[in-house]
Amino acid sequence: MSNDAESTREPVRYELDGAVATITLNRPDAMNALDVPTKEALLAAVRSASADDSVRAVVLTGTGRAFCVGQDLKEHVQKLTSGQPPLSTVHDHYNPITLAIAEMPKPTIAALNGVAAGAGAAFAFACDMRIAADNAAFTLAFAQIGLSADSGASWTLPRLVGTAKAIELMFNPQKIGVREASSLGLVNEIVPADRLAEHVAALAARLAAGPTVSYAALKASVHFGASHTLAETLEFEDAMQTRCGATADHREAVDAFLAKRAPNFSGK
Ligand code: T3D
Repeated sequence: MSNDAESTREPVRYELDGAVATITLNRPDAMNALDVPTKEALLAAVRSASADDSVRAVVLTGTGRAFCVGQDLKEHVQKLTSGQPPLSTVHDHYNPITLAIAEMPKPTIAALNGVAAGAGAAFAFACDMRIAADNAAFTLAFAQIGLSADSGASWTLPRLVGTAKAIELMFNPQKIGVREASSLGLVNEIVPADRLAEHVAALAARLAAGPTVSYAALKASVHFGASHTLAETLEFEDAMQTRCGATADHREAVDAFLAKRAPNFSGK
């Protein structure tokens, strides 16, 4: 593709299919590297999905052979060369994107269509589930370019693989193939590359038809419990249970159970 075509293409696509929003990083010629327009569009897309109550599941994926190779290092070097402060992007972009993904009050799925590096890997770790094509890979690329972790990788990665393994992966930023990633707990499922989109669409549709408030409370409780005492977590669970107990979906589910029929969840 010519530079002209690249410059006219939207760097992030936002598509709705029923109650599923799919956010697609769309710079295939740059392996979906994150330049400023891409980060701004990604933040807007993630915030739209979060705020839209009709969206009940969110898929994050990429076009081409990469999921996302993290910071666009060509842009980064230009900024370093011109004396601009490139590291302000952590505060301006990476942090709010990560929070918006991790705090999404509905299920999030990273559909890993290829390699995920640096902040690209961290965005996948911030999702609730990672479904990987059989040609996907990860690299915690930060040390390779003399940087520290960002986009929540130092929070999410130890929770996925344990502290010692997280440090090992960060100290050795080589590519981890999808089988090793799966054995470490980094991916939930591996599917043939040509079936990834269809498989994730079916999973997302199933989650989008589920009890959305319950899913949001479950993930919030698990994250809360990971960094609080049992007593604090019991209080938090109490609040979440009270919230879920007041939903139409809870009433529908118990009525359906007693009537021996499938529940019809509204997400409310
Ligand atoms: O201030 C701040 O910006 C801080 C924020 C930091 C957040 C971060 O994400 S830091 C981490 C940045 N990412 C990396 O360091 C990853 C660098 N890339 C790689 O290690 C490898 O490319 C991969 C392991 C991801 C893929 O390897 P492979 O062998 O499949 O592909 P390749 O041949 O290395 O790359 C193909 C092309 O993509 C190549 O360009 P070319 O030669 O065809 O013109 C390569 O330069 C380009 N590319 C890959 N990653 C990036 C990139 N271009 C710009 N930015 C990249 N991150």
